[in-house]
Amino acid sequence: QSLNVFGQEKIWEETPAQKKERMQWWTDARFGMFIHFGLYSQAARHEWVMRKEKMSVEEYEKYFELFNPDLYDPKVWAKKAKAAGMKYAVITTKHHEGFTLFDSEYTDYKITNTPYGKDAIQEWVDAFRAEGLKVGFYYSLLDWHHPEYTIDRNHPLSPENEEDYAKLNKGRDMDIYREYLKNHVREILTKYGKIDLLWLDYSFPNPHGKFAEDWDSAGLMKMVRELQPEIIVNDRADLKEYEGGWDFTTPEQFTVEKWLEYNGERVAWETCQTFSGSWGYYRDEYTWKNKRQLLTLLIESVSKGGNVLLNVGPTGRGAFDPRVDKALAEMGEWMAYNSRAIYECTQAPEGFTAPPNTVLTYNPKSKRLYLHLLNYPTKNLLLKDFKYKIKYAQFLHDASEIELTEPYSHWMIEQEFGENDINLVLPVTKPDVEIPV
Ligand code: JFZ
Repeated sequence: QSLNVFGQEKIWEETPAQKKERMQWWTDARFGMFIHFGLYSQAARHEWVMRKEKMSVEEYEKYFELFNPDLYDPKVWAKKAKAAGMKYAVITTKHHEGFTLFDSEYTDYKITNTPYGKDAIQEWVDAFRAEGLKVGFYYSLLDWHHPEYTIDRNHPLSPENEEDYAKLNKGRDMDIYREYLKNHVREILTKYGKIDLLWLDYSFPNPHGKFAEDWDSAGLMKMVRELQPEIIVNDRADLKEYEGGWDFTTPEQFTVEKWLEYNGERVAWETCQTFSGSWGYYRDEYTWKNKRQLLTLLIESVSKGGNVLLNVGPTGRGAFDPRVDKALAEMGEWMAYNSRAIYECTQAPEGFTAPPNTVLTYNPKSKRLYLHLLNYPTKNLLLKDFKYKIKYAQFLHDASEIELTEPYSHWMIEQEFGENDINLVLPVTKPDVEIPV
């Protein structure tokens, strides 16, 4: 077994430069689409409905028997993702419910056995590739359908009483499930050509105290890397300690405070976010985020070196909800003018402090610094300590020059300015462009 300098097991041999190169498309992309689509899309009340309502496999069967997304056309989805400015997409090949959107040798609980009758994944990969988007697969380690899967505290059948786990799990053999999931991952990584990203979900402390061993995460990841050497993987298989066990971390449903670090080094990260709260289609959920919140999340994330994976839960007929269409179109309008401040961008170099109500992003290749005005200022905006670090200023939306002057001070009580402070003179009336500008 090969160990690295921290005494950690190595899953993958790679230099930091090789890793950077492998991940370059992803760090440049910054914005992707998450898609949660499955039997739960028909219940239309959360992708955890089986667990939330403690449905048995038999009760849940009705969704399997009815599944027929006749409006499913991933070409339309891919066009919408692209128009929104997204550069990659990740789809649930299997969520916790255990149902597969791909044809599989290892289960009957698959899309080809529903009224729909076809493999949805091949079409999806082709459609997204055709739009020039990178493709990723989400695969759930948890499985609420498989009879050998160990019942844990997040299972639809999990008992109130801790002692009852043993009783319920009698006869369930996790070794069999472990092989099953490995076979599934092998299938999705061999049948559909090159896959750019794998999003495994997820590990948590089980009552019986095992996590990574349940899935043989290390063995699984070795296989993944062998099958798809260029693939980028997330961090939810409990391989934090392993070198090569993960490529990026996945803070969920919140804006991170600063660039995330591990072992004292900055790590790649991607925050995943929903439009309305749940991941699967939820008809009666009315907690939708607005355009401003979503754009701010994207800008804030890029300004701290991160990506955003924004989730769509298509309906049971396989179409996007009109509220999703609207939000995607709004983001696309903004991206059409401002994506240069997103793609290839990252945190601003040391020494740049964002003025109040602004966020900075920076493109290290073009050496452009982008100042996002979350609130439009009243003509003058003081840039502290920018003077010799910038040569020229312009609006992004129309490339018009913005005047730079010495800072203004009050005539009576003089303000002290640093020698390197400079003032940006903006038009008083906010240009008629999308906000944030
Ligand atoms: C998981 C899923 O359970 C959920 O349905 C959805 O697919 C989401 C993207 O991922 O939810 C999680 C997983 C991990 C944590 C929280 C929610 N976590 O580590 O805090």
